[in-house]
This record gives sequence, C-alpha cells and structure tokens, in this order.
Amino acid sequence: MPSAGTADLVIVANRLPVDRVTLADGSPGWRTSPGGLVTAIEPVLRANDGVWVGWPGGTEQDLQPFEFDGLSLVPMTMSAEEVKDFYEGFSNGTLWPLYHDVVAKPEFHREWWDAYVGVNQRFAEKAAELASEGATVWVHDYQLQLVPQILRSLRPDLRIGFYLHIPFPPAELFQQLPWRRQILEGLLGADLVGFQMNGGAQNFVRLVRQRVGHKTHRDLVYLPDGRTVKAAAFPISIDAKGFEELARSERVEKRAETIRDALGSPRKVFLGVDRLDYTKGIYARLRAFSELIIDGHFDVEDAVFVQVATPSREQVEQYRILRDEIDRLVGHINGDLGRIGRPAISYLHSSYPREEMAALYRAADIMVVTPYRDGMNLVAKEYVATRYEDDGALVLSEFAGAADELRQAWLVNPYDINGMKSALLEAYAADERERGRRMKAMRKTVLQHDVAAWADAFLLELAAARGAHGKTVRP
Ligand code: GDG
Repeated sequence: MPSAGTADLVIVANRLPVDRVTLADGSPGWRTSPGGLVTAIEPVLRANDGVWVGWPGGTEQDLQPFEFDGLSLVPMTMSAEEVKDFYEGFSNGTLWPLYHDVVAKPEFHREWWDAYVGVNQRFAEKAAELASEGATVWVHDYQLQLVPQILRSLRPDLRIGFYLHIPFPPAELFQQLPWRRQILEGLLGADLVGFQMNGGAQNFVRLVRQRVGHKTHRDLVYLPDGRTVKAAAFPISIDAKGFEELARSERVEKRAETIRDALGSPRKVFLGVDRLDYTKGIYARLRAFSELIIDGHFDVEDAVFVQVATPSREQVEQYRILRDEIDRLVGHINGDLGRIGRPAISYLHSSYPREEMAALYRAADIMVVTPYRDGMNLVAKEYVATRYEDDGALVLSEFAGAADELRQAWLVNPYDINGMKSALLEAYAADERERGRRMKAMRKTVLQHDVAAWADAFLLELAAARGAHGKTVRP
C-alpha cells in the first residue's frame, strides 16, 4: 500500500490501468484494462517502488489505494459533475477536437474550464503527497496538462515529465483556445515535455515563444527562473513481441480460421479496428470500399470488410451522432450490395479481448487505418506485429503518427476518397512478393522500436534533462 512521501516513481494518468468489474459473488472487483501503456510502464513501476494515480471510471466516492497484481494503484474519485464538465466536456468536447485538426467543432465553455482546473489541482496534490524527495513524476496526456505546473509549485524538488499521446496542434488552431496561455504554462512545469512527433514538439516551442514570450532555442525553452524545459518527440509503440507470441498461439490461429469460415471464406478480408471516434475516418473508408463493389472491381463473394468499432465516449453528443451515421451507412451499403448470408460489411459495435483482436488481425488480408488525424495509431503497429509470415497489407493514413515509421504501407490521404479507392485496390491486387517486401520492412521497424524502448528513451531523457537534480529512475 503506498504511503505518503515514499514513491520514487509516480505515474499520473487520467485512467488507472484497471476497470471496475462485478465479481462472480456480486462484489465489486478490478480487472486489468488491456493497453500498451501499462505493459510499458509496469516493469519500471515494479523496479522503482512506483505508484499509479488515476481515475477508475464511474462516480464511486469511497475508493482506497490498493494493490492489484503487484502494482500500487491510487484511485482518484470524480463527481458526476466533473465527469460531465472535466471529462466529457473540456477533455473530450474542447481539447480532443481542437488537437485533432478541428475535425469536429470544439466547444468552449467557462464552466468546463473551471472543472478542468479543479481536477488537475486534485491530481497534482495527490502526486505531491505520494512522491518521495527528488522522485520522478510522469504525467500523461491531454486531460492533465496543468498538473506539471501545479506540482512544480508544490514540490520543486521533483523531476517532472509530461507525455502527450495525441497530436499537439499548429499555432493557428491552438490559438483559438481561450485558455491557451494557462495550458502552455501548465506544461512548462515539466522538465521534459514529450510528443508523438517532431511537429508537435515544434508547434509547442513556437507557441511558447510567441504566446508566453520565453526565450527558446531549438528544442529548449529557457524560463526566467533559470530552469530549462526540453520538448522532444518519443513515438509510442506496442509490446511487439507479446503481440507476435499471441498471434502465433494455436488458439489464435484456430480462431482466425474460424473467423474466415464464418465470413464465408471470401478471397480477401479487409479489416478496420477503431474506437468509434470521428477522428478515425470510418465513414469515408467504408464508402470507398462500397464504391469499389459498385464500380465492379470486386464482388461480395471476393471481398468482405470487417469493421470493429469499439464503443467510446457515448455520453458525448458528437459520438452519438457519429454512431447513428455509421449505423445508417452500413445498413444502406448492406441493403444495396449484400446477398443472403453475404453482407458487404460485417459491422461490430463492441469491444473484444486482446486474443480476439489478434485473431482478427490474423484473419485479415488488408488492414485499413485511415484516421483524419491520429497521434500514433497503435492498431497499425499491432497488425504488423502479428504478420510473422511477412504477409498481409496495410493501408495507412498519412495523418497518423505511425505513417512516419511505416513508410512501406500503402499511404493515403483520408480526405481523398478516390485516392483511398486506388490504394485499397492496389493492396487488394498486390502480389505476394510486393506485400512481403513491404511487410518485412515494417515488421523490422515495429519489433525494433517497441514500447519498452519508448519508455526507456523517455525516462533516460528525463533523467538527463535535470542532470544531478533528483533521484534517477531505473529503467
Ligand atoms: C490514443 C491516441 C495513440 C481497440 N478496441 C479494442 C482494443 N483496442 C485497442 C487497440 C489499440 C488501442 O485500443 C487503440 O489505440 P490507438 O492508438 O489505435 O488509438 P486511441 O485509442 O485513439 O489512442 C493514439 C495512443 O493513444 C497511444 O499513445 O496511438 O493516436 O489517439 O491497442 O488494440 N483492445 C481490446 N478490445 C477492443 O475491442 N482488447
């Protein structure tokens, strides 16, 4: 059980790496939520007597710190109002669309901002209470951008890192935010601010220079009090070996075969896997696929599109509208193009265990990842990790962070439906050698740059950023 002032490493994230579940006997319990972040951070957490501070979801108020699977977890409570204003409101109704190229219109409400400040304050206070003298605190993502500054004022002895999982927008968009200066100053409380891409780091440094007026040089910001803040890119990745092992297991191989049989053994299976989010480009991608059938390039006997859309943020209006739009489009396409037992699109609005995801990746000939904007997109990397026979094809949006590394994918502009159609068709028709050549190169990249390397790189840079100051975390 964590006690005050003893943790040498504190992870602060909006969510805890566990979900609340009801156990067989009806009592409440916990289950690890699948995700790369916990895989990456778990070993560092264990090696450093660390704790993880986060919200378990829901509005339960009486939550105590607990150990789960050897990890020390500190749950933060959230009131129904805070869920509405901080989480659904400012985090997902203001920042999420603003940081994703305003694909949807961000809303600016002062009461949402007030809730954001309040929740950030509480998270920072909790981290300040738990951290030992000179400890490292690693704060994650857009929901907690004020934590570094608040924490710095409470505990100047700490080494503070911040990592943003989503894109950091260009100045022209960020400027819209009525609280732009507060957010920039919030982030400047960190010693190291990490981004997915160089572009994000550059946007940040430029904004700090223009809006806050601090001196900057390349990736460094010089604060008036003598402190420097470094902004750099650390492209996130996956547990590539773990995914490959899972994919190689007999159960997954069998399940992949069963999936193909259940689909009627079409010649080619296309696959999309996304949270049901308007940034992911699901609608345009399904249209492109359906037009290929209409244009006569292939038939429902030749090809089927499996789209998994994991339920997400269902209380936010824009997400409900999107769900209705996709429901209607899929109904439309299947009504027009399907035959008995042969829908053109197998649409699954549901979430699945990791093993089932791996089986879907194994069953798919062509993985289609076409977000309008995406920090990284781990699905693309997961697909590549499971293709241990160097087969399969990846169609990937230029606007996903992953496109920087996975250059051998069929890269597309997700706004260009005709361009997407051509790429889907090329991937569909490509011969084995061409697919093999591309996949081999992508697999090398993903296996080399896995999530453990990402965490090590960030923590090493953070240690260097403060030099002799504070304790060093063991990777
Ligand atoms: C944010 C950024 C960045 C999805 N459905 C199920 C399931 N998943 C898993 C996938 C993948 C993860 O969720 C989704 O990650 P993505 O990277 O694709 O997208 P976001 O959720 O938007 O993530 C993104 C990421 O943070 C990390 O920094 O890459 O750009 O937007 O791992 O496999 N997993 C299971 N069942 C599902 O139904 N088990």
